[in-house]
Amino acid sequence: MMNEPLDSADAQVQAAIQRELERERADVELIASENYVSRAVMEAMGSCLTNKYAEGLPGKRYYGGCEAVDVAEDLARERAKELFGCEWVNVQPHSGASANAAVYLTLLEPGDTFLGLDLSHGGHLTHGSPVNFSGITYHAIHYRVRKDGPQAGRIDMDEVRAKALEHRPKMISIGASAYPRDFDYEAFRAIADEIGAFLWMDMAHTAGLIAKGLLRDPLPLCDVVSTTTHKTLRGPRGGMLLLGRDTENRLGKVAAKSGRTKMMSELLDAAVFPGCQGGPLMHVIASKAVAFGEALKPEFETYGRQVIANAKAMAEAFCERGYDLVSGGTDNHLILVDLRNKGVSGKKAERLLGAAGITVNKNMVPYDDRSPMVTSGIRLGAAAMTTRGFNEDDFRAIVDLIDRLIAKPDDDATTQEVKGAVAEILRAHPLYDF
Ligand code: DSN
Repeated sequence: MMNEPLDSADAQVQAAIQRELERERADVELIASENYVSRAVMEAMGSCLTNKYAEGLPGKRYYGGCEAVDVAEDLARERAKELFGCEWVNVQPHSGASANAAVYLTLLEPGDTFLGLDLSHGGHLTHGSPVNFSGITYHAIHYRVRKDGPQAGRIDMDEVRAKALEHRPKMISIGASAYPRDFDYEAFRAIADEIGAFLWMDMAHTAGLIAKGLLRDPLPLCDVVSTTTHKTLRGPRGGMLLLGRDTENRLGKVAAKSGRTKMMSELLDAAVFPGCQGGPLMHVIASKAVAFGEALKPEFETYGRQVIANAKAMAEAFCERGYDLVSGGTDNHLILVDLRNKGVSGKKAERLLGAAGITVNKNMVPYDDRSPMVTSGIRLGAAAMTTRGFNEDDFRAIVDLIDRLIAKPDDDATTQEVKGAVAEILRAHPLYDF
């Protein structure tokens, strides 16, 4: 049993994996939070490091036999620090949500007030949604994007300041899951300083672009930064915490829940383990090291630039066809299409595009009148298909196909035609040759 390959040991699971591989090959993947990892990243994930318990940190473990996994974790830590130009990281969070849980555990007490972006305006569940631990355990206040005017769809910094002054949150969070614009970290920092709040950035969506200097850098101004390691960073599914570049200088030692004072990095380490997690996933950490090594290469900057160019091309093509984009365009890898003027819900569009081999997700748009299960929008990202070699012309062609589907939502012949066109475009962009 120990040496039997998966295809003979468990044909059912192997069939599911094969089916997913075929889906990934056959579909245009536009889910903004997804990407395709390299074979090397996948190999590290599927390695014997999954066998190893390694609670603690490299050199300070609660288990014996950690010499090899220490090497892997140190590589991940050193590469991440080089990538983001910071002095401290923790690569152990199992996910972005786990990383965020450690931020809350470090900076807040249950019941404390914090201010974050509303989920229906582009925020994330862990930024205080009432159904998530962040909204259940802590007192979440939300800011939104502007409804009208030249800044429509962009974060309303006047509201951020007004709510900060009114509610005196202990922490302000920046970051989003469906926000196509960059953030004004200086303005957030000034507001946080005015009320003495911690400033936390969740850069899960844009980490790969930030790493290569293609978007503004939150590290100089935020106290703590969290991220996922997949999405635009193109690593394995996982999370990571980083310390702002000036945090230890600025804050010095802060009061820990134990009553003692500690550096923020010590508090965050303790919040990840033993605060939120047990044993780190060493195979995932090794895989993160591989991905960070890839991201350090100059080619990754070329990739990031192309991601943004592709997202902008997609935005322009939608605008030319009379679609309403939240904020009118994009600075990053994603766009949010408001379908209300096209008479199709997000749910219907997701299904319609899916039937033709174009994968997107329905998404609330700001001031949406439909429920989260229906929505009025779709979110589209460029990270995955850019990995697959798509350029601006490919994205324009895909927008044209999407427009054909939305224009004739109940026409099977159109769906079949578009499906054929998708297959034709993808023939020039094969995925994995193993
Ligand atoms: N669910 C992820 C996304 O799609 O943006 C965020 O965790």
